[in-house]
Amino acid sequence: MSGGRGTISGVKVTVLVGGVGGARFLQGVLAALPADADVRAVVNVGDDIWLHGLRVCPDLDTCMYTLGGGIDTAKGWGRDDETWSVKAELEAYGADPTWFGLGDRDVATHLVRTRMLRAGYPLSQVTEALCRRWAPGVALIPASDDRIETHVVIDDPETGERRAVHFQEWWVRHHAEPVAHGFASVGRDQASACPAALAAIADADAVLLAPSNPVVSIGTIVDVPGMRAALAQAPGPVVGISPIIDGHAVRGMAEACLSAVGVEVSAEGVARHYGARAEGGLLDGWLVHSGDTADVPGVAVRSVPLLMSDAEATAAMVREALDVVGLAGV
Ligand code: FO1
Repeated sequence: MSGGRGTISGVKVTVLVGGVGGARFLQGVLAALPADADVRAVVNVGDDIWLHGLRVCPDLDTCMYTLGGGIDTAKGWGRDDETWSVKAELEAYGADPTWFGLGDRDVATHLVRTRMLRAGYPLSQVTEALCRRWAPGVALIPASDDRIETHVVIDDPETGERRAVHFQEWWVRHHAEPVAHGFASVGRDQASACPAALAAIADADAVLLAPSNPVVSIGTIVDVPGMRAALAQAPGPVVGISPIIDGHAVRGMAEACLSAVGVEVSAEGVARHYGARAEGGLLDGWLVHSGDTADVPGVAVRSVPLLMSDAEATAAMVREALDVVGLAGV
């Protein structure tokens, strides 16, 4: 990578992302960088679930469909122009769970993925194969090739008994209404970070933490064994973008998740939760929304508009994120 404004060619940027917000952020990263930039995304796999014998990977699919032009833009997940015959037939059989919407076109993705997984291909190679169709323009890399699932400890709405349910049951079936008393990352201790994800961090000119859920997306990624060490040793700076604006999450369930783990729901609270890299944490830089502040010793903080209203608005925040750590003019 050569220095100077506008002269860097082949800049390498690695982004840690979750689902809907992460996919939109990646669109901005592509819009902000030159066409010859090498953009890789390390994607959360904690939302993944086995359903009706199929492996469903919501965050990988949301990124793949969004960047590949096949997403349902209104929902932010699943395929556009979708039909629901398979879902209706499953319900007719009383085949549980019926609360998770599997569209007919989406099922084809899960059939191809499940067939390749059963043939022994790691999830990273399966994702590469699926992306040959979608050409997302970003290398989508699962945080781990191993099965790691986020489960949520709640008081069952029917029985009141305290139990752990899969994240999707909490989020989709119960609409994240039951108080989350905690989270468990099932399988994490036996898992390892995907080698391609570690490589993407090790040779990046910059690593960005997308404004995804700090607990069940970014948190789940960095807690994969090996990931924190890779980020600590990364040669490039690590810059995060706050998912909390004026004390609120822009989308999803970040507020409920932060409260569940005792983190203040603010741009500063999340930055302190991530920690300064100089103090053993994650961050060298942190973007907060205009009007917000964050005082985190050892972290360069900048206040800019953070609403991802379109790819250009997101590109502007990506350029600010790179600039705050001295990578202007990429
Ligand atoms: N979210 C819902 O709220 N309801 C659904 O029925 C649903 C189905 C679904 C199917 C495939 C997929 O990739 C995502 C799906 N999602 C659904 C979204 C999913 O729960 C979220 O994208 C993430 O897991 C949270 O970021």
